Amino acid sequence: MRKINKILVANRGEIALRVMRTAKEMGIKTVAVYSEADRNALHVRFADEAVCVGGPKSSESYLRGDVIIQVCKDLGVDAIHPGYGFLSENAGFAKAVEEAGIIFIGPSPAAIELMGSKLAAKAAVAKYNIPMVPGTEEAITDVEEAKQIAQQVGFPILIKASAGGGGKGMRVVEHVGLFEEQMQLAVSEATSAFGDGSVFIEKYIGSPRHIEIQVLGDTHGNIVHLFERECSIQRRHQKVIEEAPSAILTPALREEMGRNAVNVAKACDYVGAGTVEFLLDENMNFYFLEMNTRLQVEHPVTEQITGLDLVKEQILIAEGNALSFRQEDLEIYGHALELRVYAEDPANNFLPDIGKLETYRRPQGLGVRVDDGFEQGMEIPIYYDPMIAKLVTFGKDRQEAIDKMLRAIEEYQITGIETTLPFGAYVLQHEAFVSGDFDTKFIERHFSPEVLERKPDEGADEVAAALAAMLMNKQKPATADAVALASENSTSNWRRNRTR
Ligand code: MV4
Repeated sequence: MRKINKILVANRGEIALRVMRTAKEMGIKTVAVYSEADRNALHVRFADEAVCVGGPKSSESYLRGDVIIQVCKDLGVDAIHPGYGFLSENAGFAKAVEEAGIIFIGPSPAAIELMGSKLAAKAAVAKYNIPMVPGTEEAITDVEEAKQIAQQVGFPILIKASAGGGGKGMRVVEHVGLFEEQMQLAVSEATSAFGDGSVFIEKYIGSPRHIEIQVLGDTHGNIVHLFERECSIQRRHQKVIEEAPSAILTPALREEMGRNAVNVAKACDYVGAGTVEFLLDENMNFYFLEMNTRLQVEHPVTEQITGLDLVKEQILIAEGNALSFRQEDLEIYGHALELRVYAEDPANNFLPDIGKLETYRRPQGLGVRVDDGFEQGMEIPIYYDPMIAKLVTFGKDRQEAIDKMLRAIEEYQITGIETTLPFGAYVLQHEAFVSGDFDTKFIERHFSPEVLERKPDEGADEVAAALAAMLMNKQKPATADAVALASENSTSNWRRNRTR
């Protein structure tokens, strides 16, 4: 047991505020770190103390683990909360924090490292008989051998990078004739992106649903699950709408997936809050994919349906407390939805629409929660993820949560930039979403800009795709130069807003 008196939050935006709010409630002092682009940010004002750690680019500030650890030493910080993104799944950083005598609010460096390798993760969980997609258990190196395995598994197959995750470094191969070329591309891509060219094969599940289970483990060997979140509404591996519970899990399947998730956590001696990702196929078979060793963006929907504060649980666990509840004490209450509100124009290929929040009024009322990091008059910085807010609604059942979300979207007033709010309204009213009959191909199948009844700008598509790819990569900051260059060549709202 070691009481935490002061926490440094190594993050920015809504999640930094989210963590500090709970710390304050627990009587814990808070330290913010910030970049030169975030001098006026809300997390800086909210904290008891704040330290500028470097330039606007993440690599110069929020990713400077060494500088952040020095701030902890200077200010007598007991523990670091990494939030999500940035340093949250960096085993080397977690280790350096520990070695400096500071508590890392998260799992052990060993667990982070193990789950960071998809192949090592699969090998580690194998002894618990966790269902996995048919494929190779080891990295494939020999093309001919790999081809044979692919044929046994049956096409289409997926080639995945072991060091990848979250959809990075995946390639679908439709038939054997394309295999060799795709494998070579996958290996060289993985080598340059992750410094590790290990790839493996899985049977390709065509239209899966994405179901993930929240787990909590303490330092006394207790592990529980907090049920599932469904995150099937995604666009290019970026989640857009999440909910808890899933519209399609039966109590029996929930129990079975929960039990398997707990076993995955056991396999790596997991401590803290973690998420076990599964794919669910059209026959309701589930397969373990990977484990995320951080607090996730969408954790609020789990908080709403369980009544637990996940950050509080993380802190209590980090102090060495045993969990104060058992699996059988946990129950699902009602239904929660989360819509990620991005500064992106859905009518214009989701082009990041950075600029100033001329009007910014949050929706309110029973069952509405807004986790954000902005106020009216603020600029959305170009250096980081363009998420403005997470709009969360909670109702007695799914329909009530949907009704509240539609009302909240209507009440939300944002001008000066385009947002994904109208896109959210479209999805939430779509028959496939309302009935629960959807999967990860929803947007591909049911969305085109025309459905929002606005004409997309002409010629901006290629730039938009490049910009979106660049900006959506949360770990790697976009440079101001690149954004400026891209905007030169397009008639985007980003540009038009500048002259408004
Ligand atoms: C798959 C798959 C189909 N078959 N694996 C994407 C994110 C990463 N965690 C794994 N992903 C997938 N793995 C097999 N064997 C399809 C996806 C996938 C996906 C998964 C969850 C949510 C959205 C997705 C969108 C496209 C592909």
